[in-house]
Amino acid sequence: MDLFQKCQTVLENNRRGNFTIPSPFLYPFQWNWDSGLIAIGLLHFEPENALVELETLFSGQWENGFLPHIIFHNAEKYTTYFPSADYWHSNVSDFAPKRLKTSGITQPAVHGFVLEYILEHDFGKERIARLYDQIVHYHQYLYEYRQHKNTGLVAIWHNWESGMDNSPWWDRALKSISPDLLTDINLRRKDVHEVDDSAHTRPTDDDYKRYIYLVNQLRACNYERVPADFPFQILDPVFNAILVQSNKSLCRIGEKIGKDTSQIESWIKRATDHFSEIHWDENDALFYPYDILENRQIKIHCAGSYIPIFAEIPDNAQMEKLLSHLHSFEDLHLVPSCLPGEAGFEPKNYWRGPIWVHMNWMIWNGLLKYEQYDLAEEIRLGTISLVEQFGSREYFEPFKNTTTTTGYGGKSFSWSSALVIDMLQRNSSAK
Ligand code: 9WN
Repeated sequence: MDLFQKCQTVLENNRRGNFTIPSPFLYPFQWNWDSGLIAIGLLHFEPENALVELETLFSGQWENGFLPHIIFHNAEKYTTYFPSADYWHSNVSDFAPKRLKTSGITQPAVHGFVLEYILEHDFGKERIARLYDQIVHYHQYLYEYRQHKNTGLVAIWHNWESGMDNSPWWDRALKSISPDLLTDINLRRKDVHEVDDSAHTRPTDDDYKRYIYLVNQLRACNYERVPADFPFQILDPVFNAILVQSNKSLCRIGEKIGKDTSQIESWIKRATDHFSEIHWDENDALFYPYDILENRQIKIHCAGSYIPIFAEIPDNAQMEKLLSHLHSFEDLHLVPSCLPGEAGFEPKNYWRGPIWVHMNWMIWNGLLKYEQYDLAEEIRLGTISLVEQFGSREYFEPFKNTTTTTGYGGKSFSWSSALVIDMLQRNSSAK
């Protein structure tokens, strides 16, 4: 079986009717940004299911436009995930769907740019237009509830909303929460039983206590608005760059299907006008998150520092500096979720060092837009080779030339498979 077929088999096995789970046992429901990115892989062998994947995800959209990070289809049947549907208790909000259980936080807004890929295939205008409206409604929610001071940049209220759960970027904000608030976390956690060597590859119990504390606080606000002193309010350059990129796609789609795109254009303008002022640090020549409560940037060098390339946000001078960083990592597979030497770096631990396929996929695509074909190709081939050697794992150790380098976390992972399929089908010059 070649790599394409192996990855296709992973996706087929992870299919649960009209959606795809990220990985068996560890993540047995539908995840938000996973599904968007999985659709990109599905387009290469069963395009109809790519559209169905997004349609099913949006069946969990709330009436106020909010799009949850987990849709708990068949919640009763699968008990291998904590926090469960009942823990989230989404019906504390009147906006939540009555028939489906969901979480009460969101994830990066990949759906707009995914829909542009879907549009390359010949689906009826009606289905595309319906999804388009749903995506715009989700973005309206983000600007209405999450926008920071009319900057066009939106805040996340939980580290899980970034999708980069235990990134050192969130350490300082999370440290402000005492872990003593929940004592029985080790009895409740399921993830640690689903992966090997969880002590070194998954967040700690103290981390989890803080994650759950934030869930409890958000649930107490009915998952609507947070008080001014809410401990986690961060502008994430990854979340915001992805939103800009999706808005750019929505404008192009809107023109094709006859929609008024003026509101979307104004979102893009506002965000691009303020992006560098909030997220760029000229000294370090990197994009960083911004902690609203502390009124300052979080200066840790992570893969996320490069995701604005995907939305064509850096100007030429910024891009040159970003490229000189990317060219300097000799002993590393590109691009580690956190760079060695940074506070909080751990080579095997989840978002604290390992390589993630979907982050590389976004950086690869961004480099192509800036015509950086050689570096793009290095990232494409390097990513494919990690999956070829170690399988469709959730994440991979970043050091080259060690005998211990391998993959970690979930096995038979959907988005790793889907995006490797996309990388196999396109080289780095033909865009
Ligand atoms: C919480 C499903 C998800 C990804 C995230 C990744 C991980 C969940 C968890 O798995 O997060 O959402 O329980 O650890 O960090 O990016 O969407 O693959």
